[in-house]
Amino acid sequence: MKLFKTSKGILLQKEKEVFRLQEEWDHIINRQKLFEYLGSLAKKSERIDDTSFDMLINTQLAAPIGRQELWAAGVTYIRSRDARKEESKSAGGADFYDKVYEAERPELFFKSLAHRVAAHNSEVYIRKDSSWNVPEPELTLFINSTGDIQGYTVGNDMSSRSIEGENPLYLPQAKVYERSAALGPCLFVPPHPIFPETLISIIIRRQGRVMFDDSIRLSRMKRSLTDLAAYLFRECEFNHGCFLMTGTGMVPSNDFTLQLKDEIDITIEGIGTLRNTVAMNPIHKTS
Ligand code: DO4
Ligand code: MG
Repeated sequence: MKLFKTSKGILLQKEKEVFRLQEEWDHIINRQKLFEYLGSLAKKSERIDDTSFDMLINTQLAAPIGRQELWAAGVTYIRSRDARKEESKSAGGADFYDKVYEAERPELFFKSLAHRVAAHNSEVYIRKDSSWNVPEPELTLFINSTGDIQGYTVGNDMSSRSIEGENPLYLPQAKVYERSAALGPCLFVPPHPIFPETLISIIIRRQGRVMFDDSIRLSRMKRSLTDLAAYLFRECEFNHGCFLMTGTGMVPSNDFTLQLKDEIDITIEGIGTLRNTVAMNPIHKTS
C-alpha cells in the first residue's frame, strides 16, 4: 500500500483503489502493524476516482513527513567510502571513512525537520558557497516510535562535496541547509520487509541530456536496515517515529557537479520515482 500526503489530506492507494483518509498524518503512521491498520482504514474510507487522484498528486503533493525527525546514515556502501576518501585526501580526513565503514557503530547524523524537506516535483537547493554538489539517492526508512521499520520512501540527501572534503568537521554545513533533503513521492507500506534485491537508480538530466545514470541493489549495503534503526534508537526517543536515510551507493565521478535546472530522478523499485529540479535559495543574505 502507498500513502500520499497532500495539502488536501492523506490518500491511501491499495492496489487499484484510492481512498481519502480522515486522520492526520502523524496519527496514521506511527503504528505497530501499519500495513494492517491501513487495510482497516481503507474499509471505512471514501474512495476517490482516478482523475481526482491524478489532480491531487500533480498539484497538491507534499513530502511524506510530518512531525518526524529525518536522520541519515553514511558510508554504508563502498562507493560512498571511496568517494569521500578521495575528496578529503588533502585535508587528511581519508582514514575516518575507512574506519567508519569497518566499525561496528555506523555513522548517523541528524539531517532535517519537515520544513527543510522538498517534495516530489519541487526544487532542491545547492549552496551558494559550495563549488561541488551532488544528490545522494537513498532508501529511506520510516521507523515507528518503538523502533520498528514500518515503511519506506525515496530520499535524496543533497550534499556539498567541496565543504565536506575541506574538513569532515564541516559535515553539518555540507548536509544541512534549506531544501537539502527530498522525500517522496509516497510512503510505501508493504506487508513484509523490503526485498533485499530492490534496485535503486538515479538519472541526472541537463537540458534533456543524461549527465549521470547509475543503479545499485540494496543488498550491496554493508549494514542491515534493522541494525541502523537499532543504533539510532539506542539513546534517542522519537514520539512520532522518525525517518532514516540509509546512505548512498552511487556517487558521480569527480568531474561532475550539479548545475541550476538539472533534473534529478531517483527511482526505487516498488516505491516510485522522486523527481527534483536543482535551484538556489533566492534569499540573499547581506553581511
Ligand atoms: O560521511 C559523510 C556522509 C555520508 C553519506 O551521507 C552517505 O554515505 O550517504
Ligand atoms: Mg548520504
